Amino acid sequence: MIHNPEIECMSREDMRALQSERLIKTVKRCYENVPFYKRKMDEMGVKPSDIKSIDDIHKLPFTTKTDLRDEYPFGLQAVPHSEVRRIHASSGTTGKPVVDTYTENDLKCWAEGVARCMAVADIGPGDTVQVSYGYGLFTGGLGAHDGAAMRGAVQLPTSAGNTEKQIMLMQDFGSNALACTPSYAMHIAEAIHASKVVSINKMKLRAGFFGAEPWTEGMRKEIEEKLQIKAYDIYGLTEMSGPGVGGECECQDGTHLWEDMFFPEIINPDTLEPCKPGEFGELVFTSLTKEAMPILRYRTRDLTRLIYEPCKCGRTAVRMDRILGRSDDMLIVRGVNVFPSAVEAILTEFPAFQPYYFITVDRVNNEDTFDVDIELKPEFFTQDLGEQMKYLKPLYERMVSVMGIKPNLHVRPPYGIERSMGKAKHVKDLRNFKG
Ligand code: DLL
Repeated sequence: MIHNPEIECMSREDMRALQSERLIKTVKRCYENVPFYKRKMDEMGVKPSDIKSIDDIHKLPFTTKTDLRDEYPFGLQAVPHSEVRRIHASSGTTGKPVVDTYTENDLKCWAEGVARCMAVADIGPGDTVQVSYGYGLFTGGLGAHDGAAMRGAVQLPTSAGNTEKQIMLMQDFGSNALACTPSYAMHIAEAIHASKVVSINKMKLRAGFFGAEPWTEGMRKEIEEKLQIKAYDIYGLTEMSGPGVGGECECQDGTHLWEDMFFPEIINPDTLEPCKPGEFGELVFTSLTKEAMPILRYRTRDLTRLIYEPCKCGRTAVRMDRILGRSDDMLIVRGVNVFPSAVEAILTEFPAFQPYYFITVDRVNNEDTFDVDIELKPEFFTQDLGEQMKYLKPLYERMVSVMGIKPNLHVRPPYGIERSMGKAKHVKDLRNFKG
C-alpha cells in the first residue's frame, strides 16, 4: 500500500515544481539564519535570488562532514533553540559526533518518510512493529518508532540487544514486522533457529525494514528464508534526519528516495561535477523541508547510482541502487580497490558459508596482506583441513576473479566471528597504526 499517493506518485513535472518551491525557501532560510551558509554563498557570489528553480542547485555550495564537525554542536541551526524539540547525533568513531536538531514539523516529516517505507508491507493498526534498532542518540530506534506510530501500528521498543528476550517477545507478542540492521536480523534469525523455546513457525513476522549499513541481495535472501518474511531496504542518515530518506517498494528493485523532502544528486567525488544519469558516483542530498537544520548539497560519501526509469509499483520517486559502500570504507590493498561488502556478496553465493566475515589488512615486509575470517554453516563445519579445502577452493577462486586480490582465508568455528546488534564492523586495517 502507498502511504502518501499524492506525493509518491506525483508526476515528474509537479515534483520538480514542488522541489523548486521548497529549494527556494530552504536557501533563503539558510542564507538568512545560518552564518556558515551566508559566508559560503557570499564567497561563491551566489545570492538566494539566483536560485529560481531546482535546476539552479549546482550553483550552491557543498556541505561536508568536516563542516558539520566544525559547526558542532548548533552552528548550522536555523531556528532559535525554543523551536527545537529533539536532538540526535551519530556516534562516529573519531572526533565530535554529527548533530541533527528537529522542530515539531521536522519530526513529522521524518516520521512520514519512515511511514512511507513501512506502508509498503501494509503496516497499519493492529500490526506490531518490533523496533530492534538501538534507541538513544542514534536515529534508528526513535526514527522507526515514530514511523510505526504514524502508520497507527503498535510500537514495540525492544531496542538492540538481549537477543534471547527479543525472540521470546517476538513470538509471545506476535510481532508482525522487525526493524533493525540486516546484520542483527541475521543474528536474530540464527538465534531463533538455535532456540528450543521459540519457533519460526509460531511467529507472525511478515516484513522487515533493514538498513543503517550496506547489505547485499544474498544477505536479503538468507534473511527472507530464515525469518520467512519480505525484507525491505530502508536508507537514511543522521544529517537528513535519520532512517526513511528512502525505502524499497514491493518490487524490491531499488530504494525509492523521498525526493519531495531530500533532493538527491550523484557527483563525481574527484571533480565534484554531476554524473550522467545512471552513472555511479557519490550521493549528495539537499534537505527540502528541514527547518531546524537545513542542509545544502551534503556529501554523504555513499557510492551508488540513481535509476530514473519508472518503477512497476506506480511510485514516481527516483530509485537508488544498493549502496556499494562509503568512499571512506573503500580499502586499497596492493593497489586494488576493495569494498568490504563485496566479500559478503561472494560468500552468499556459496551455501556452505555464513554471510559473516571479518577482514584484517596489514603490511608485512612492505607488502599488503589481506586476511579474511569466514565461517562454515554449522551443518558444513569440519575441522578436517582436506574437507575444508573442498569448500574453500571455489570460494577462493571466486574472490580472486571478482575482487582481483588473493585473500588468506581462515575458517573460524561456528560463532567464531562476532555477531553484531547494530552496524556490523567488518574491517581492521592495521596499516593505519604503522604510519
Ligand atoms: O544509519 C540512519 C538509519 C537508521 C538508516 C536505521 C536506516 C535504518 P547514520 O548512523 O548517520 O544514520 O549512518 C548513515 O549509514 O550514510 C550509509 O553509509 C549507511 N546506511 C544507512 N542506511 C543504509 C542502507 C543511519 N539501507 C550511513 N544501505 C549512510 C546501505 C546504509 N548503507
